[in-house]
This record gives sequence, structure tokens and C-alpha cells, in this order.
Amino acid sequence: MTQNSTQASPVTLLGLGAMGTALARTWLAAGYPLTVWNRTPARAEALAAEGAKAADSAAAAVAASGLVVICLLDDASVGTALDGVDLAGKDLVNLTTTTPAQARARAAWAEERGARYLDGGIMAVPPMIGVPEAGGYVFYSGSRELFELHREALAVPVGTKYVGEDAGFAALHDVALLSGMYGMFAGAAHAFALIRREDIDPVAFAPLLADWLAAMAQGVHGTAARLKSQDYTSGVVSHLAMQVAGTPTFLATAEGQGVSPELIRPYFELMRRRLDAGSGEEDLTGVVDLLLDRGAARISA
Ligand code: FVH
Repeated sequence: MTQNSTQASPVTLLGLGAMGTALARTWLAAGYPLTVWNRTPARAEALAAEGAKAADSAAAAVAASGLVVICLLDDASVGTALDGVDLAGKDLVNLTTTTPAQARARAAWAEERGARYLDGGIMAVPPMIGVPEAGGYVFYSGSRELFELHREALAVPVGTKYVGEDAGFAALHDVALLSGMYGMFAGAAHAFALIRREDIDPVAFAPLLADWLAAMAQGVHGTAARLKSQDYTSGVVSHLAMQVAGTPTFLATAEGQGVSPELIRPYFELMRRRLDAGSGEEDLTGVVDLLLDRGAARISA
């Protein structure tokens, strides 16, 4: 946030939902001339009172700035909002959550219309925007030249991490991290269910769970090293054979507590399959390959 209004280049922002509004406020606070557009115009009123220029149409908003940031609901809404809009010579930065394939297709779509394209995946929730100490950031992928050109403006709301020329990589990193998060939440839901009917205070239990998950999360570095070296047995502390031997205890405990095993059983089944293939001296890394094998079988089926 070092620029002032005499130095900062104009920015256009399409989309004033919870995230778009949070982004907009940071550019205004940093002195960027900001044009905004939203499908429902009333959502632009507060920002207009704070100094933004509210455009009557997406086309007018796009025409107002060289840099056009898009933060809409999904890929379909991007296509709808920009249908028929002249994008020639514009730099589009699309922060809308999409699949990697949609991001790549949108990059090609933008190029066909004479625009340069950068895709983004936001790793933050609205209260983290404009709060550097909250640790949020956006993954960017696509043209590195474009990223470097607009890096300063893009760094105003939240941190930036460039992850490659492939326009789909920002979305892939975004979805990969969020998928890991949902796996963690699934484990936490099972853990809370186990204690739910007992005289155990969930508020007292929560820091135990959070600290344990944080400590175990460090295991991803070992997994990554094994995937890279393709040696799944070096430096293994907790062997798969031992871990699989323990799974009946987890399932019996779930049954005893009246808890459905539906969240943890599929993972245990993958562990068992890897063990049955003769990988008892590995840790859990081989499960990654089982997922790929099964995915490939489904794709070719
Ligand atoms: N909010 C969050 O916690 C997450 C954090 C991580 C990143 N996501 C993604 O950010 C995109 C925008 O999310 P949002 O929080 O701003 O979402 P909403 O508040 O629901 O606002 C949606 C905006 O999209 C507009 N819109 C929807 N459909 C259309 C359409 N067909 N044509 C034009 N605009 C459309 C909507 O307009 P309106 O309803 O006010 O008229 C809002 O501006 C999103 O990809 C998240 O996954 C947020």
C-alpha cells in the first residue's frame, strides 16, 4: 500500500460480492482510481460514497481501466458478465474460483479477444483482505510478464504467490489446498462425534485436536520428499503394517460410540489395499498412487 493517487494506475473491479467489496476497499484506501461494476447496482452505492466510480455496465467498467480484476461467483457468471464486451488490449485478472480446465479455457477465450490473462485463486476469506498479518494470499498463474507488470497493484489487498505459466495452476493449487482442508475437517468431524455423547467439553477438547492436527500436518513434508524420490520406505517411522493393524481399534471405537465410520473407512480401505500389495514397510505415501490408479481406471473406463 505504498502508492498514492498520483502514481497508481486505474483498476476496474467486476463483482461486488463479499470478496469483491473487501478487495475494492483496499484499492480505494491505497489511493487507486477504482471503477466498479456489479450486476445488482445497489451493491456499488457504498463504494461510490467511498470514492469508487460506479459504472453502468460491465462494458463501461472494462473501458475505464487497462487492468480489469474479476471476482464473480463462478466461471459461468464471468462468461455472462463479459459477453459481447470489447476486451481488446485489456489485462484481465480473474480471481473467480474455477476448475483448472475452466481457467485454461478462459485464458484462451481472453486471448482470442485480444486481452492478456492472469488467473487467481484466493486463499483468504473476506475479513483477511487488507489485513497482512492474517496471512492470506492469492495464487496467480498465466503470463509471468503480466503478473510482474501488475504485481504492486495485486499485492494491495493480500499477498501474492505466482505458481507458473499454465493458467490452470492457480486454480489447481487453490483446489488442492482446499481439498486437503476438507480432509482435515472430515477427520475433525469424526473426532468430535466420538466425544459428542460423553462428558467431555468440546471447547476443552478443541485445542488438543488443533495442536495434534498441526503437529501431524508436518508429515506432508515427508510425503512430498518420498513422492519426489520415489523411495517410500526410507526414514519411515510409523509403518503401514502397524497402522493397518490399528484400524480395527478405530472402527470398533466408532461403533462403540455410536458413530458412523463413513468418513474414515474409505481411507482405511486404501491403506489395507496398499498393504495387501506388499507395501507394509512404507508409510501412507502409497495411498497417493492408489488414488491416481483408480482415477486413471475411471477415466479409461
Ligand atoms: N467469500 C469467501 O469466503 C470465498 C473465499 C475464497 C474465494 N471465494 C471466491 O471468490 C469469488 C467471489 O466470492 P464472493 O464471496 O464475493 O461471492 P458472493 O458474495 O456470493 O458474490 C458473488 C458475485 O458474483 C455476482 N454474480 C453472480 N452471478 C452472476 C451473473 N450471472 N452475472 C454477473 N454477476 C454475477 C454477484 O452479483 P449480484 O448477485 O450482487 O448481482 C456478486 O457480485 C467466488 O468465486 C468464490 O468462490 C470467496
